[in-house]
Amino acid sequence: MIVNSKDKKEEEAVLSNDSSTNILKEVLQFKVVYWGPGESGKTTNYYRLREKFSGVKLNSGYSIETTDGRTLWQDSVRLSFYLNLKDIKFNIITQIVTATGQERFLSTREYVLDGADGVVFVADSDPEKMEQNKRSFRELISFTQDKNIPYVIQLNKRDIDSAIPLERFKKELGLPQAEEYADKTLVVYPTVALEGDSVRECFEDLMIQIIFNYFRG
Ligand SMILES: Nc1nc2c(ncn2[C@@H]2O[C@H](COP(=O)(O)OP(=O)(O)OP(=O)(O)O)[C@@H](O)[C@H]2O)c(=O)[nH]1
Ligand SMILES: [Mg+2]
Repeated sequence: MIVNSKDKKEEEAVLSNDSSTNILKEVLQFKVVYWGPGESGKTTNYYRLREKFSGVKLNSGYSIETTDGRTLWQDSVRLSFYLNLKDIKFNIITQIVTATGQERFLSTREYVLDGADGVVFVADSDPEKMEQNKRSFRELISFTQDKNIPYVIQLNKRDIDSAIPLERFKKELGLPQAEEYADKTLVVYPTVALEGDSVRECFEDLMIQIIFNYFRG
């Protein structure tokens, strides 16, 4: 359904910064929230995305941190992409924010979800963080149920030695054991945000769901 402009590199197949083809018809604006327990890697995801889309960045993005690197309020940046659908070109402007995972900021987190079109849940592979993962996931579901907001689940820090096996993680979160859903999106995206591994794929798969959701109305 998504038609790429020809000669584009595969990694730019869906979201590109190529404005040379077709006539710009519409501007769409979305908001994506990175959600997850404290220090699971949300801000790291955000930094890697900023780097990977540096050519299409609209504003410089801001971030408020405590002195020990925890997110105090939120990180925020706007990215602009183009999507070719049939003969229509859409300019997609996406605001990306990360919610602080700090337990004491529950009300802040709910506010960050306001107006969200999609969520990346960033879980931590450290088995000792499983309870926090579950609590944060439950919190997300309680804030988003009834709202039909698409989300993808990322299991970050796959590089650590003690990383929880994927099957066990899925079981503990009550997710299907299958690798992917019928639409080919993964049930869980294993990532190493520190190295940028799969950070963009995860984001793009969510963006596709957000865009389809939008056109389905
Ligand atoms: N080993 C490893 N460390 C990671 C990875 N991703 C992030 N980290 C580290 O985990 C720590 C926390 O990362 P942040 O991105 O600040 O986590 P956060 O989710 O934004 O944390 P809060 O804002 O406090 O909720 C940092 O020291 C990161 O370098 C990863 O893939 N592997
Ligand atoms: Mg953070």
